[in-house]
Amino acid sequence: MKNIKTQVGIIGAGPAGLTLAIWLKKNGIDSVILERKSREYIENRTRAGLLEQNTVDIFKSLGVADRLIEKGLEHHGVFLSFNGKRVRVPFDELTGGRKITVYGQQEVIKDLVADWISSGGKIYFEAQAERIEDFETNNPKIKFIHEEEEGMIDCDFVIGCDGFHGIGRKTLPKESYTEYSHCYPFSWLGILAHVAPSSEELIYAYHENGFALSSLRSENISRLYLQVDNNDSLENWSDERIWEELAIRLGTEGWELKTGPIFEKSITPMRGFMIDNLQFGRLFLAGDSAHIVPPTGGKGLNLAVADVKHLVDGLLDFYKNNSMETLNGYTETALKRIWRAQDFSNFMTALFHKQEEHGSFQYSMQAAKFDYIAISKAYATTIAENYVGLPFEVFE
Ligand code: RFL
Ligand code: PHB
Repeated sequence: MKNIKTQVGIIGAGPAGLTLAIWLKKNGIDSVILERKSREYIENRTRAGLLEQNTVDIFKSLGVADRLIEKGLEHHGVFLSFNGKRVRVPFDELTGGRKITVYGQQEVIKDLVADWISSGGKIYFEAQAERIEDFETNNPKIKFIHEEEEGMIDCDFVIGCDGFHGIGRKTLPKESYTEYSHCYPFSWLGILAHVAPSSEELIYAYHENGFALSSLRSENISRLYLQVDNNDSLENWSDERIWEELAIRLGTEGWELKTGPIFEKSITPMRGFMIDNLQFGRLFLAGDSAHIVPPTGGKGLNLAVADVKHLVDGLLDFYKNNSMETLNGYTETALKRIWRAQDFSNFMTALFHKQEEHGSFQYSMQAAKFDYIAISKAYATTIAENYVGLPFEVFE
């Protein structure tokens, strides 16, 4: 039996777990990461692409942003489209120069894993955390299986950064939290294609046929999404049909969608989910283990990193001042941003997805909101400041 002693035991090597481990190490706090998948798997999992300014600033301050600075694409605005009418929301003007950066989550993971390993950080891949024990004491433990052998991490704190399906949230006593869940009646079909992006900035589009999003990963890779029904399947979507539908939904006068070979296709359901307590004793949750937002606002990864910032504040207070005060305030501090992100993600989802018939009352409300963006600087600012991410100070 492997018996490992450390200060902070971390479950999950997603953006939350890796960022936490690196940040703690920079402050002299020791941690160990357990990750149930292989390194290759997590470094190639296609997911998010949009990094808020806060997230980029954190990665820069941790010294893990060299490739991000070189390859990330900075965007100073976003296009919003409704039935072919497009408006641009300029971030520079509306948010005092804040911006977003497009950089694939799998690239973030590669950068973080490389930094953690090269600095001597301990990570066990293909190591499944099975149980968290004694978290109501000062000496919690994680029982895990690695290479068919049982192991135990003996630590001061356990942090569940183990995503929606992990054991962190399931270990919290049921009576310690309220669960909120909202299922949307549609999914996203996402593709990656070898073709130059047709627009330099992202386009979120409402169309009678459904939502579409044009994003990108580099100068020659495009990332695009289509709203599909929850019971739809990839077999119904030939490459030709995908490109045809994208061209219809994203189209506007004088603009043409470039097409190319599709090399990845997947369908993801959309949901909002969260619990209102992120701590029990010495067990804490961060990232998707505690909350899921629909991807329309591009917030999931950014929320995970924001949770980590607050946890690091708390753990530093504990190790420097022997105080649990900041850690005990973690839930309250983190929840403010999480609810804000749920609201914004829900707003963007409701505004741009086809819900009821074109021409219905619901549709007319969406159209009225969209028209307002073009005429009201205040309304456009609301969208811009949420989209680029509100600074940490506003929630403190
Ligand atoms: P992750 O990335 O899910 O990592 C959790 C890790 O924990 C491991 N694990 C375990 N390890 C050991 N033992 C166990 N028992 C374990 N159980 C689980 C898992 O293998 C995994 O490696 O969670 P984290 O760190 O909280 O990060 C969250 C983000 O990954 C997620 O919010 C984003 O990907 C969401 N998201 C987006 N976020 C954005 O900020 N901007 C976007 O543009 C954006 N687009 C998206 C998205 C998510 C999408 N999908 C596929 C869900 C687009 C899509 C399509
Ligand atoms: C992406 O590029 O994958 C992406 C961008 C913006 C979103 C969601 C996903 O809102």
